[in-house]
Amino acid sequence: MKGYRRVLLISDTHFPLKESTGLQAELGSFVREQMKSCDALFLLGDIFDFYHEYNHVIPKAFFPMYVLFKELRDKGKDIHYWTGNHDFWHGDFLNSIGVVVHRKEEMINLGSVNYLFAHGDETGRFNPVTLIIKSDINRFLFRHIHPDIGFEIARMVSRLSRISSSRKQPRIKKYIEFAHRKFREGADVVVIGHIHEQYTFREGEKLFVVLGDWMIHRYYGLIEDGRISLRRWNQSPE
Ligand SMILES: [Mn+2]
Repeated sequence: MKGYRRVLLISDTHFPLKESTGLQAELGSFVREQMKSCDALFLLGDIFDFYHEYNHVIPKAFFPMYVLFKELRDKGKDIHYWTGNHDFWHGDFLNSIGVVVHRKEEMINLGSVNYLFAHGDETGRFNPVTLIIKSDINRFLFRHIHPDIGFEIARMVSRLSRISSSRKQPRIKKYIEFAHRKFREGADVVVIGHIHEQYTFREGEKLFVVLGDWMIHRYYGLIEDGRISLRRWNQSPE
């Protein structure tokens, strides 16, 4: 793993399967500007509200993001993509355009600080719903539905799951417990997305950071020489 000096962090854009071209273009121009001074882009999950890839077919709705990724790679920028609970059905397409896909949490050393990155939906507790949705059987079944029908079902399910999770108060306690476990395993800083709010908890030298989302709040993060800062994008008035 290269020692990145400046990393841009984004999560939870939740680009929908329909009418998200404008939203992707907005993120695209922000990322292109920021990446002039960054050497890596870390995407912490739920970039796509639903994603499923077939052996020969990829979702066309996210074309602007594929172009962005390719462009950044051509400029020598690294892209790390953590799958979330909405966009875990990635095949090898992103890999094939040079994106490093992480299906699990990953410890990365930046500026001699041990960072642990994860989307945040798997905090170690048994979750039967996740287990069923992410199962190989489910994936196998989904592959055999016509994409136009399958994606329509997925769109509805995804919307329902977002409505139900937005009603729930995030139980931050279990995420802090998760961070504690990771501190014990050697992480100095634990960074997750998923919760759609920004939080930071400091415990002595250790730091737990919830990045917050891009979809609603336009939150993002920067790591410069090993130090993380949370920010919010202010769109300048036209
Ligand atoms: Mn999530």
